[in-house]
Amino acid sequence: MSQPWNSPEREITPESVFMTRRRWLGLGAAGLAAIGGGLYWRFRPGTKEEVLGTESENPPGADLYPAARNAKFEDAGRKMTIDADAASFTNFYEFSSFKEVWRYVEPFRPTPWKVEIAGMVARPKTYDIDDLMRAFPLEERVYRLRCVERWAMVIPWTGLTLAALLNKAEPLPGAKYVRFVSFDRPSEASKQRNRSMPWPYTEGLTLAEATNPLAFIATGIYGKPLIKQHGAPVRLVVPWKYGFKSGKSIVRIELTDEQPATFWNTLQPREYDFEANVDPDKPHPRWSQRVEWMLGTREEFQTKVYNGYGEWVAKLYG
Ligand SMILES: Nc1nc2c(c(=O)[nH]1)N[C@H]1C(S)=C(S)[C@@H](COP(=O)(O)O)O[C@H]1N2
Ligand SMILES: [Mo]
Repeated sequence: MSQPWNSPEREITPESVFMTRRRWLGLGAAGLAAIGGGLYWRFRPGTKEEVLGTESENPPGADLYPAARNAKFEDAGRKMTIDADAASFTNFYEFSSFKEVWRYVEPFRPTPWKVEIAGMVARPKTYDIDDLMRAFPLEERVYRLRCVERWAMVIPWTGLTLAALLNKAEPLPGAKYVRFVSFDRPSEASKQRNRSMPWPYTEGLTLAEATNPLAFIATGIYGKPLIKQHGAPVRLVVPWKYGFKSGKSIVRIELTDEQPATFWNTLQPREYDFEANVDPDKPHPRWSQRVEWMLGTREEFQTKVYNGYGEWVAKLYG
């Protein structure tokens, strides 16, 4: 498993530099001692069971998994990432600005859960997560996902196309964008107690991007319901864009006529733009985007434009 001390993020966690820096402000000697005491706990590697959690929580829709794999997205051209390698190295800033989010998600309660489809649609609807999983046929898709920090993974997601969900809601003619809103529960997600951050996490796509057949709503991972640190019980997966576009634990999907503000663009507009398509020729202001490395194996690959999904999406940007 990738561990924090041997990862390229050892010195900085690029996406979160801004957030991490803030935590140190105003920290006294007592705070520093507490950090020292916390270090062993933080860096002790987790067992596979700790990282993946137990199934005792009996999530809704468990009977629907595993779903049949869609043959068009069977082979991502690289080895699938091992489940515990993906689950032990995640970005979920509501819980931590480090990667071992699995240590901090215990208080999070993804059941019961509702997702609202709202805004500029003829048929707004609030789905109970269990109904959502039964209203649309679930399928499995193996996608590559590339974080703007240069790590990448190959994941079997279970879910439905975002297009199916949006079409059912009947977007109105003036709708141009789709806004995704994550949960806001400071009592369950400790980093949300910092109200100077732009919580809840929000993301957005153009309506044309959102209705592209690649844009996916995931309710499962590795043939089972989503686990907390991957965004239980429902998240977005947009494989041709940097990972931060794929919002986790979504409660509201809203159609709008104006480009919505997003979490990262609000914090660091110079570094995280709205479009955020994977592009090796467009460096991040603080690092090159030419090469990526795989979670678990650390194998390196040249990054491809649109994360290699140009045949599906290049036409959106012609
Ligand atoms: N709500 C929410 N969604 C989020 C994030 C987050 O911090 N909060 N991090 C994003 C980032 S930066 C990445 S790279 C992907 C990572 O997905 P994974 O941790 O399941 O691999 O989730 C994205 N979705
Ligand atoms: Mo990311």
